[in-house]
Amino acid sequence: FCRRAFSIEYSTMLGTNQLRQLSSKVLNEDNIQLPLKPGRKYTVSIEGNIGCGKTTLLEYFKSSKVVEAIKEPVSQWTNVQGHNALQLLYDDPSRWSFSFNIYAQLTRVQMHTKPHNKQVKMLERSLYSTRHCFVENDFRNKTINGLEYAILNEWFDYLTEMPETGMDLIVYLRADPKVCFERIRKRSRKEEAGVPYKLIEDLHNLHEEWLLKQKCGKLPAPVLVLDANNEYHKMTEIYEEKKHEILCGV
Ligand code: D5M
Repeated sequence: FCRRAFSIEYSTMLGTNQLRQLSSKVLNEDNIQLPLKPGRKYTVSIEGNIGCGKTTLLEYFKSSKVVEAIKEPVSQWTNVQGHNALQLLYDDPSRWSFSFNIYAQLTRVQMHTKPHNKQVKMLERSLYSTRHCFVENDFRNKTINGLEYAILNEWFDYLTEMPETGMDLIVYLRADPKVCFERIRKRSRKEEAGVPYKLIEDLHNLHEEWLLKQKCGKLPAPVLVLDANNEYHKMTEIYEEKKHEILCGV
């Protein structure tokens, strides 16, 4: 029952209790023990490395009448009242990582709290990945200092106490860093022209620490791991096959 719904790798990573909790929460293939309540809204965060295919997943679900898909606000990051924060970040990370992340945090809260009428809110990343992957990476690589790290973390702790920033499910699009790097190269976003492979490898390891090894403490929601190494057509087949799990059973 569980194995049919989750990747084998996933079912071996988590304990029985966690799986039980997950299966009753997410699965509805057999229409058993559905926790769904009419009118209850769900928040699903799509997480994963740069270039893992998050946008493709959101594009796939955005036409569904039950889904409000909220994309990562890259266009806001490239134009903050005329400033391209993403370009500045890549040009000089030590100078701009703090500014970028404090702004990213604001735009994340805007995503989490955006009003909508659909039953499932699907977010492209969350406050949590900003903290556990990007901010953590900046601190480890010394592009933010101890004070900047402390400020970002205090904001994170404060913001994630708000019920509006809660989540019901995390979908982890898990891809090999080499695959992500190649996709970034192919999509050739101008700001990402100089992205080093090490950044993609480091971010991959941080996602693994956070979502699989659970080194960042209690996870905010159950995690559904999908193998995101496949090409576009295969990925869309997987999304169709797993849509009930991805949409919390809605
Ligand atoms: O692309 C998102 C882009 O933004 C990618 O170049 C990474 C960069 N970036 C830097 N810091 C952050 C934070 N804090 N959050 C998210 N993205 C960040 P994508 O393809 O959506 O991963």
